[in-house]
Amino acid sequence: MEKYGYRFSFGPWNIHEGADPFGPPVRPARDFESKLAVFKELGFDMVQFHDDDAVPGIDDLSPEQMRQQARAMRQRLADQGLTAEFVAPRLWEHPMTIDGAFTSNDAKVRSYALDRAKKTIDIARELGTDLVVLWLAREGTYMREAKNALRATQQLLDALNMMLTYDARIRIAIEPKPNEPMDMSYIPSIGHGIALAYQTSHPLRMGVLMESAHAILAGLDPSDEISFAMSSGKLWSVHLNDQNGPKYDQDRSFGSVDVRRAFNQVRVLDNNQYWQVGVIGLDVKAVRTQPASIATKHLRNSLRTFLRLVEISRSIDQQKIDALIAERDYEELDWLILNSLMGRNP
Ligand code: 3MF
Ligand code: MG
Repeated sequence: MEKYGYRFSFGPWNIHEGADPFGPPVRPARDFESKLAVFKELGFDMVQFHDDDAVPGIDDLSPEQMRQQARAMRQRLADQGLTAEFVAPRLWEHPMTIDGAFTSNDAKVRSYALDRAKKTIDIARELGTDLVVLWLAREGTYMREAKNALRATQQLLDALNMMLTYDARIRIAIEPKPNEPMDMSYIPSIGHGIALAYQTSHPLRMGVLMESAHAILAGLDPSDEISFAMSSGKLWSVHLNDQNGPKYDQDRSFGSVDVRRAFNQVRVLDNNQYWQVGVIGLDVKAVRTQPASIATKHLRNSLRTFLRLVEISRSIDQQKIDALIAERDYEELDWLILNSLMGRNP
């Protein structure tokens, strides 16, 4: 399969058991080893990690045990020809972080969150990646009056500065999301993430990860979010997927809801040589109805859709587009794009 210089990643949570808030798992859990096999089988290169995907039981291990397990994981990856793309602290499941981590009203929780972020950095270094991703899952509110948003922004900045000085070699990418699990999040968009990045003590080591579904939930266009981040060299990763309108976070296969919206994400990434900068990360879930033995097709479909859209994007005659732009004939431009996506020349 021609991959045009792109590298692809997904996280072990993308092969999952299908539980939702209204029903239990419908597929048996797969062990990590069998998930690793899927990466190579489907043409993926890199693994996205939560800290405790890489080192289970992280909260109960000594620093030396933790490092040693991370090194063992690096070897397991190498045995399969894989590497780690990033590590993200899972700051949303522990009972301590019910009301947030870095922005909790409780100082003990904030200090737990900082310790956990340091562990994530240590694990990233042992796994051989310099990229730490922060999805700020519970940094927000259900009741606006329950926290102080100005103080919360400062607390997030303090946490970022602490992480950046803890290890001078790591880079941090913020993954914004406007809601879920919290009703209202403090860092809902790429613009918020970048504004925070520039206020840190080391802005050159701060960037963002754009997830398509998160942008759509915020009422924004994912390709414009990508472009905005790329304009300042801050797009360091993506979570491509799709989302059928503003409802619960769906993580549908890339392009499965709106193929033109997917095309435009591919187009800006490809026109701006993203393959030289970052990895094509997916964050997709198989729908709950998918039988266990065939529950990796969402990953296959997303990767293939990306590559098919690269081909379509490169096949469109840019001179034709320029001529239509010069004539301001955007209806004809519409027709050109639609026909390309429908597999025909206009
Ligand atoms: C939630 C997400 C997260 C992040 C992951 C890595 C569980 O909507 O997108 O997936 O992507 O934590 O940053
Ligand atoms: Mg994501």
